[in-house]
Amino acid sequence: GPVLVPILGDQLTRNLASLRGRAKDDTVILMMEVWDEATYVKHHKQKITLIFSAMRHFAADLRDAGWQVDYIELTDAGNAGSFTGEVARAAERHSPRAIHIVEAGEWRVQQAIEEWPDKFDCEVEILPDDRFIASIAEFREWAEGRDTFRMEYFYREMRRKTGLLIENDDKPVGGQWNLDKENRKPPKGEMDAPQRPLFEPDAITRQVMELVEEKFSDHFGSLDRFEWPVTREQAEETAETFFAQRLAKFGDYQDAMVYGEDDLWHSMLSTSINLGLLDPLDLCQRAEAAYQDGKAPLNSVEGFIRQIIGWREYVRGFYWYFMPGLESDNALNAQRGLPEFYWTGETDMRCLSDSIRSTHDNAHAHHIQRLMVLGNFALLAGCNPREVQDWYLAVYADAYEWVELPNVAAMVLYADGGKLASKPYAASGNYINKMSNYCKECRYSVSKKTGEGACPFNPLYWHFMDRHRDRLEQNHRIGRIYSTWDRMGKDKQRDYLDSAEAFLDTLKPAAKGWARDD
Ligand code: FAD
Ligand code: DLZ
Ligand code: SF4
Repeated sequence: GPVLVPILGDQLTRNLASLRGRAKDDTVILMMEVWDEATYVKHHKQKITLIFSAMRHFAADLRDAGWQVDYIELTDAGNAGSFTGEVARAAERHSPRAIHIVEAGEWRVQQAIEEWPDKFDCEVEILPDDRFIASIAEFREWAEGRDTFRMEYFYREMRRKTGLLIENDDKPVGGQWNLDKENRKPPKGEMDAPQRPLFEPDAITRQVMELVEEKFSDHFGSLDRFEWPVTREQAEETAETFFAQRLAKFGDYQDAMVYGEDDLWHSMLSTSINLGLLDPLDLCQRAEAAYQDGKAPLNSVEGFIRQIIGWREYVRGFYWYFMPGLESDNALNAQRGLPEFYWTGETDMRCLSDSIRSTHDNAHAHHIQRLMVLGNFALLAGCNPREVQDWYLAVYADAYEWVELPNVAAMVLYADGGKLASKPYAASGNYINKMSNYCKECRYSVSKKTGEGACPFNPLYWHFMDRHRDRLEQNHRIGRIYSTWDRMGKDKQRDYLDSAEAFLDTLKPAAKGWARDD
């Protein structure tokens, strides 16, 4: 029989290791829409639409190129509902002599795949996913024997490995490895970033939208504005316009937030990169070329490259190094249920409601909203990591556990006890006020520290610092804050703690069933 090549929903490239060099007449490609994957968390409607539509477009593209594709739709009679079940059915149909699959992005799926050699009586070959710049083994080698892991050092290795922004003598272009300090301009006025291309749903997408409204009507999110690229060509167009129109200011405004403006100068490429529609290294090389051609400054280009060959690669390695433990880590013993407003958007905190609105309408929020608004609140309020993780995994169109979990558990919630981040990213309202225009029209006053009408981030910040004093006082990057706290005196401290507790008492935990069927 032929070789069976299952291609998972986030492996949508013809340059996949399992296809490279294969003869078309000796290969059956298998793609599967399965219930288990569509519901392991209750993904945002746009996320399911995006993945199914991109899968269907990719299958058509493969067929046009002469490949034989066996495509299983969600509602096909006999759909077994799982990858393993569908591969078993395909093995019956095609009697393959071998199965070649690229390793899965997610632990849960990879565990299932690793049972295939025992389950199926043909050869099963599991290939490394070489769309990443560092292999899982390479990260492991780098990490072994360290007890703290910092993105910075790993990133420098990746710069050397790829040669991106490296001079002949192995030094970084411009003399510094990392221009993070030049990525923090506050927004001025309305900003007016040029619009990215928005794609009207075509017939394939519309059909998927109907399916999603029918089968997943109780999932979070709206399909009213489904504008994501679903093909390589559309993703390419998004990348082109980013390089031509927005990369130049990306660096300055990476951490800025503006009410009602969802993209700003960000690339909006994560969904396409994660699906396989765009190649991360290729994008970085094009950003580097923009710098060399004088079209974008170094702080933008280094910043963009750092997010991709630094953070993106780093969190992926970190995930595989610390799974399965990372999923249940809870170093700060946070036990509060996730507030219901994460799902409904019903809160008077303007920074949160705007970030949740964008999440609901676009299945997207940009990095600093995810980190310093939504994440910071969950950290300060002491929300249970499992529920926070489920929320992020469900609501973002670019969310796969390998990238979501390290960002949420380790970067945002410090649930790993500081392996990834040198300190919790805790901040009071002051930070949000500096980096956004949210506060001016908020019902709360950012300059008011305690009592009625005070920005809740202010007392929550000190409540967090006070309740984790034992652990955080030792931390040389944050420990100094306690002398400020101690200088306040008992009355002021009591004010902060009482205000925080009064606010925490008003939080209504989410009703069951938003993120997982139970
Ligand atoms: P840009 O700002 O244009 O950045 C360029 C690219 O860099 C992104 O497309 C992405 O591929 C990469 N990148 C940037 N930051 C990170 C990061 N911290 N980790 C990994 N890659 C990064 N990104 C996801 O792809 N999926 C997720 O599920 C996800 N969850 C997150 C959860 C939290 C709590 C935080 C703080 C960040 C998360 N991120 C996640 C990272 C980041 O927020 C998104 O990649 C980014 O907002 C996507 O928009 P963009 O393409 O416009 O990014
Ligand atoms: C997220 C997702 C969803 C919603 N549905 C499917 C699907 O039906 N078929 C598929 O192949 N992949 C799907 N995915 C992506 C997978 O859950 C998973 O995230 C990746 O394959 C990485 O392991
Ligand atoms: Fe957010 Fe506080 Fe500013 Fe309101 S005042 S927008 S709650 S930071």
